Amino acid sequence: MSVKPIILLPDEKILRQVSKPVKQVDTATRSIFDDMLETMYAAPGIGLAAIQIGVAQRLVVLDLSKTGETPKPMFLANPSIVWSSPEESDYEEGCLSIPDFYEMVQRPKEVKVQFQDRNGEAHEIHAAGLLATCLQHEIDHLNGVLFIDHISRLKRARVIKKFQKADKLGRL
Ligand code: GNR
Ligand code: NI
Repeated sequence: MSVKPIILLPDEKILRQVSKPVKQVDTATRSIFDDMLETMYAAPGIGLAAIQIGVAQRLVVLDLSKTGETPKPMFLANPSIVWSSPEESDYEEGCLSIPDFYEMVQRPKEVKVQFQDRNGEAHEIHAAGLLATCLQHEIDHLNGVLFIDHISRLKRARVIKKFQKADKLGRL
């Protein structure tokens, strides 16, 4: 288990990739899950998609437990949204691939998500609140979508430009 470097903007060549379904959840998959969890905890963050460590497989880890509480890691292979509520909610989002940038994003308030766990067993969860937001944010990553794609074009262009500039100056 090891902490991996997190892929940051402006590296859209990686971050925009559409991740591939995981055919078999096996020991190699569990090893990626473990690296993802360690990387997410080290960041620290509450969710991570495999593409954020450069692995284009449909794998997500989440842990919404508060600091000081018992950790509650979740491991999701091939997660997919099978239902979204018509009602939407606003949440101020951030992303470990876009450090120090936060913006309000409107998304469905509740979702039902099908996935396989780290043993390959199928599950369906009905999520609301922060879990619903986080699941949608991570599933977006698997499709090459970033939360800045849900904000205004002007704000998106500004943040991409800021990260391009920082990268050129060697500050990333
Ligand atoms: O750590 C994270 N916090 C967060 C806060 C609000 C909405 C979404 C997130 S996910 C983010 C980690 C991350 O970038 N996952 O892809
Ligand atoms: Ni993210």
